Amino acid sequence: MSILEPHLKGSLRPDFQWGYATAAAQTEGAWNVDGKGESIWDRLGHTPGITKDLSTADDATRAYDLYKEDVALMKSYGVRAYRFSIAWTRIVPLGGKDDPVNPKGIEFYNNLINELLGTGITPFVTLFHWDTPQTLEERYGGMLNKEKFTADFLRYARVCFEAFGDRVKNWITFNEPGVYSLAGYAAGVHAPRRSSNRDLNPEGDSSTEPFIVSHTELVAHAYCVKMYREEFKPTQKGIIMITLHGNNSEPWDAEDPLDVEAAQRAREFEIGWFGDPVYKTGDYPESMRAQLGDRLPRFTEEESKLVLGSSDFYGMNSYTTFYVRQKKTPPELTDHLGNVEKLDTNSKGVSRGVESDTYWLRTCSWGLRNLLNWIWNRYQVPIFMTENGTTAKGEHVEAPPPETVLNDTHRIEFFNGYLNALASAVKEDGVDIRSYFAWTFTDNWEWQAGYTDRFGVTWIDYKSPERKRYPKKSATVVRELFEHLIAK
Ligand code: GBH
Repeated sequence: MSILEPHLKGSLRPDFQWGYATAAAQTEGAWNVDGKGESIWDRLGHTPGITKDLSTADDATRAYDLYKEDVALMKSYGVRAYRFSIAWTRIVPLGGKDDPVNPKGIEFYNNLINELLGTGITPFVTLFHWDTPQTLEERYGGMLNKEKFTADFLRYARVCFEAFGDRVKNWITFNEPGVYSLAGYAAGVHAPRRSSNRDLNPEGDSSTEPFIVSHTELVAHAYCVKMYREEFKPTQKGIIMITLHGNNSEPWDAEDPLDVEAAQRAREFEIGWFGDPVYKTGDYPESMRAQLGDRLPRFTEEESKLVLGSSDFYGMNSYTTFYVRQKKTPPELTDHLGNVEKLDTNSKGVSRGVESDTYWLRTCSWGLRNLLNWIWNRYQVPIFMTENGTTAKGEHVEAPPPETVLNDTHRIEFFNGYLNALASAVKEDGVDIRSYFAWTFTDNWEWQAGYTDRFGVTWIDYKSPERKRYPKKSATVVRELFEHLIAK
């Protein structure tokens, strides 16, 4: 059941945008259909023994074929907006600036966009949600080569603005640059699977590459926004931003100044890494420079000027909270967290929240409110929440799923807590929040975890050829919450 707090009624602005977020590589399928090129995630999926359930995203949820049904289902969920990503390799199959554009790719997204607009749903479009063209990885190491990558990305972005910008007015350049670089180049578990861990990856350097790659993302983002603002915005009049991932960090021992500092530093390493250059100083946080020295790239003067102010709004993805504790030993070369330990309980034994079906994710709604305040106070930029959601235990059953699965109490409690926390941040703390996209519309391919994590408000029968969709109760609850929280 939805928890409708009387005092929060109408606390969100009348034009608040809400809906669901997805990513191309996790949903579309049709990985090599109609001229699509190979992405680094296609390559990872096809490498034997890598994904948790040995699955590929070759078909995923078949969103490529079923987009009309999906738009209709979303409409029935009452959404106002839909955030999806474009697969670069559908638009430019080989990825490069001089490589041919694929008309079938353009046609697909035109159809999707027109279907959404025809149904009264506003598209929010992400240009890059981790699916780098495999060819660019092979030609020059992908994002390890800032100059080449930026030029290729700009050309791809230009094609998208030209083709879709007459109808798409909300653009996101990069999704979670930090997760792309840390999971792909530090942990080495995401594509392109590089790290210092030789048991896992034949190549890579976790002490340098994540920072190089993130630098490339920031610079490519900034040049992309410059191009949009100069060449497209005057006529198309859209907004453009970057979406940063950030979980919340709280001190393990709130009385210990070292842990209080550690929590602040953890937020700077995770969020300030991108947030400070873009919204605050045009440079990385001092705490990062102090620990990382020359392993952290330096912005040229031109880059710094371009990066600062390069996002119209603060795009925010957040899922959970960790307790963090100052480590007693000096930072290791492969540390990316600010020399802290991440813990599930604090010094008093209090848990960070109820467990989900995903090891890192627990429900902690007060943590979201704290983090919204921290971001708002640090950057003073209106926030578009672009992802938030959870898995729930017990959803791995045979079709048809029983009532107990479709009545997804854990997810319902998560959304009740988080949405009321978000509305409280707006109403009681004065944080300016403009959108909320729940992750995610349907269960999907959770990257290297395959189909083992079900984040959807729609349950999918992966064994049926049509990937039959079953609405979960949470879809109704989210709608009721927004009908209550948004001012008429
Ligand atoms: C989002 O990333 C993605 O944008 C989306 O594609 C994805 O499906 C969704 O979340 C759900 O995972 O070091 O133990 O804390 C969120 C990414 C995943 C980033 C877990 C941090 C590290 C685990 N987060 N990850 S841990």
